Amino acid sequence: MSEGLYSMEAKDFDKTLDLTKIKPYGDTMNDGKVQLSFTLPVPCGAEAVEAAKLIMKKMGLENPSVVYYKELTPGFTFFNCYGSCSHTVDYTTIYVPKVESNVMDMYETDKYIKENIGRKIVIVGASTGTDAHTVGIDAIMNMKGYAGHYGLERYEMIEAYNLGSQVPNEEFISKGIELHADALIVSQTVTQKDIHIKNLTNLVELMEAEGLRDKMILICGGARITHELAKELGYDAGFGMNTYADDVASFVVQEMVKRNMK
Ligand code: B12
Repeated sequence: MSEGLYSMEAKDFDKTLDLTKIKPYGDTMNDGKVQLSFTLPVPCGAEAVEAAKLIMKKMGLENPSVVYYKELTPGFTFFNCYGSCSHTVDYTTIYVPKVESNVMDMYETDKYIKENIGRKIVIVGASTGTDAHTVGIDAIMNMKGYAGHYGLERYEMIEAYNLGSQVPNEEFISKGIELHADALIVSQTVTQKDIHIKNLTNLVELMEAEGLRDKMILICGGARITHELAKELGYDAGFGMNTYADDVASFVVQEMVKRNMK
């Protein structure tokens, strides 16, 4: 397949597509088709199926159809359904703040560090506070990496220290000082009762109190973290789903050069 075909967008081949009024695509443009599954707290049967269709209509789905249903336990029914979404959104007005850096792979980043910084850089990471989830921070830091992208430990020019999970903010900061960290990277997975906001805010406040905030690059990440939220909380960048070590390393090194951190 040619490069041109790969970069082709839907608007290039379907002239009925109006980006100011997009809706889900199933089989043909603008058919609005969506698949959804849910459970209702009612006994399995014809009335349950009818209730599922009525709920879908109230969700704005036309031609609702239940294609599979099953009793989960007495009094609860699970459904797989299809319908056509009647709503549209204006794609042309959407603006999402995101990390602006040129994403490089591991080899390019190592070369960039050698040429522009001239020494190994130190990145210290942890899942902090009460958060016990490690898979996210491991995906970014572990030697083997994630989804075909090597983690920070594999980089020749990065000294990466993964402190694991449930690391108190005080301990995280003192480890950062001891290891002469250029960047601290924090993972937050649990967001119940805004625990991530409280914990991330506490980290920034402690760093500010120690006069460290401007001396280190501070990054947070997790499935429910956005760059916008991270900036609001006083971080330099925030990374969400589908992040790889490449994204983080590229941002850190380019930011270090911008700030002349040699
Ligand atoms: C595995 C898992 C666990 C394991 C964790 C094991 C471990 N060693 O990590 C165990 C069983 C211990 C666990 C426990 C709990 N869990 Co849990 N868990 C999950 C699960 C199934 C997968 C998470 C995961 O590993 N994802 C895979 C990784 C690769 O994805 P990721 O974390 O998003 O990371 C990527 C990006 O976000 C980003 N990223 C992440 N961190 C960072 C950091 C930086 C610096 C950067 C740049 C990027 C980055 O890069 C990564 C790669 O792309 C999710 C549900 C789900 N399917 O997501 C629930 C889930 C996260 N858990 C949840 C909950 C509630 C809990 C518990 C509170 C349950 C309980 N009542 O006890 C406890 C928490 C205990 C605690 N103190 O933290 C909820 C969180 C809900 C919320 N919004 O807060 C979820 C969403 C399940 C749910 N739907 O309810 N859990």
